[in-house]
Amino acid sequence: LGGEDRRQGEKTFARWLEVETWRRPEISDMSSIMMAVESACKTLSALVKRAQTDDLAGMYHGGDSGGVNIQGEAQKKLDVVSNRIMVAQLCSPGGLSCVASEEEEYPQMCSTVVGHSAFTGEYAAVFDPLDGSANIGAGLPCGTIFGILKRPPGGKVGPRTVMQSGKRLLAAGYCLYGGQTNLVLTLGNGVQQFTLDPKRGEFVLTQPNMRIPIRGSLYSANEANSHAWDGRIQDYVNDLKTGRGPSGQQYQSRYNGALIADIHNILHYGGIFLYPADNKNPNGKLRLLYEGNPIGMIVEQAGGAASTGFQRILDVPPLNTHHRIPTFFGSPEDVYDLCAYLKRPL
Ligand code: P6P
Repeated sequence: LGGEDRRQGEKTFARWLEVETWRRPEISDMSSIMMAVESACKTLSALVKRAQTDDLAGMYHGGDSGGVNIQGEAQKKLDVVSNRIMVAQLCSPGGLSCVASEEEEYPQMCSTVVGHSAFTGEYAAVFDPLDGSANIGAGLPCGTIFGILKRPPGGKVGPRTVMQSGKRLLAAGYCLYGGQTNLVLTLGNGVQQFTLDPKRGEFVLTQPNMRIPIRGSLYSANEANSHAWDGRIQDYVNDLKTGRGPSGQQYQSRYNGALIADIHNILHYGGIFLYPADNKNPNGKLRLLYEGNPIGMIVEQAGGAASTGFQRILDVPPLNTHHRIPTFFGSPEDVYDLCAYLKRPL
């Protein structure tokens, strides 16, 4: 790394956050929460690596907890442990009043988690502690997705804080546990990527101000469900394959089966991620609070678009904490093309 790059590579997450809060005093009271998020991601990165190397205490392989989460998905012990780590580490600084997890049926009050009423701050966190955990057994990528909200003016702190639309998010991001561990986040002023330096045990700034290409050449979708998609989405994807789409170029298919890995790919190379409604998921599979909104904020802050096909994801008012939506993320030109197909008569 030379010059600016080398200096960037030396800027730890803590140093970057210090400068950012100096520049923007209005975010300073989120600082301790963001440091707790960073710490939780370091813990979970180590946990995933151990589960993949020595499968600590059978936490993954054959490590079913015997439980089923609110989504009806079998929970690995790793899912349960990851969730407990996120809840405990995020509640510890005191700035949060409640946390809502994809793994839990209801939001939890931090004062209950910690057992003291002092832990009732102005903020709330939403997260998916280990998204794509089914990939772990094969050593493939998975990750953590998070978002931070503040109680609405005059509102009470508590579960209602998490039931705000995504445009109210103050911070969002993901941590991708793959070949590298990459923490990609926004505090509402651009997208930054930090990479975990295993020697120093620190996240260092490696991609300041990430921008998604205005149009890409990748599409990412589970085409096993395509027979059940809206016919206009089938037409859109077929045109991407044959080069008959508006761009005239032929797209390549890439699909990891873990949202964060697919989104990270699309952020770097451009293109579109699609999880449409289908016969198994009539409202789409991905959850608005834990996936749609935090990833939607990241993609928009990087210059991209996040749509249900008919509406901006960040404008969708949550109906409940497990509200699912059809989900399209990516380069603005690609998402707009998809939405134009959906304006065609059925
Ligand atoms: P499918 C993982 O379970 C997840 O929630 C997302 O990370 C991912 O994008 C999607 O589901 C994969 O779903 O139906 O293709 O296995």
